[in-house]
Amino acid sequence: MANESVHFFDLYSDRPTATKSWSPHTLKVRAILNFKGIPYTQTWTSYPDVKPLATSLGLSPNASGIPYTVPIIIHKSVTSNPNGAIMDSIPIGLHLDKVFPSPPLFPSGDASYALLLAVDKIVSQLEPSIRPFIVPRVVSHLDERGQKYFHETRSRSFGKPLSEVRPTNAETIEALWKESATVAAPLVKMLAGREGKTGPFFEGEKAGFADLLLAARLAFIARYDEELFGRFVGLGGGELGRLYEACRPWLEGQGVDKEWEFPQAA
Ligand SMILES: N[C@@H](CCC(=O)N[C@@H](CS)C(=O)NCC(=O)O)C(=O)O
Repeated sequence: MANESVHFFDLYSDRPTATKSWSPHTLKVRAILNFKGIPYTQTWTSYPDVKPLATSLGLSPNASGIPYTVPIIIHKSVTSNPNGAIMDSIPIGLHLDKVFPSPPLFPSGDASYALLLAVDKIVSQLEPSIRPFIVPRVVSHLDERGQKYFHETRSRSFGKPLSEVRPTNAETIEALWKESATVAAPLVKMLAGREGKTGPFFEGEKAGFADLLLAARLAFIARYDEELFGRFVGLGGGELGRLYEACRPWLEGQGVDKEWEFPQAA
């Protein structure tokens, strides 16, 4: 069963191949597939099609947040769903690690799992200070139907038109950056490690899920705001930049494109 390809649903963008994948959530799964060298096919989905796709696969809505989301994968090894589908990046990662154990996503077992949860929590705390810079730049790279959906849903979540979300005032920009730098400080410290630590990853020379999760978020920033990315990379002794570079081949690797027929939203 481990020889069977995984099918992976990502979000469409018009970006060049290496950076076409941009979502901080789908990138986690892409990075895992590439890190483990799992053969996979991929379909680029439009935002309004995510829900019909998920329901056509018989997936239950997420317990919290947006009910139906990508990443979604399909693999014969999944028995919890009649179509072999799973949604949500962390459950997907845990499943893939069971079926394709090498190299492991948790090099130190339970300690690496605890590390993942801690890094996930800190990374999610970056959202309020980075989203206003990045989200308004995503929209023009989506397909036409995706643009309309994204504009409507994200304008609603920000409480103003998306075109007015990106801060232009220097004071607001600096205040948001200060918040980002404060949230990111423990990540930089963890990557720097104790005296004598070698290797760009949290656990030194061995990459794991926590590294891929953080690298996916850095890629989301790098794709849409090079200047902001440069500020993150400049924190501490450049630890975030070294992690990102080390993870880049996994973020950029591609599966084989495959069309997927499912009921499309109007
Ligand atoms: N906790 C989920 C979050 C996934 C998520 O938010 N995905 C977004 C794309 S970045 C999505 O599919 N949104 C669908 C929508 O906005 O309708 C995960 O890690 O997989």
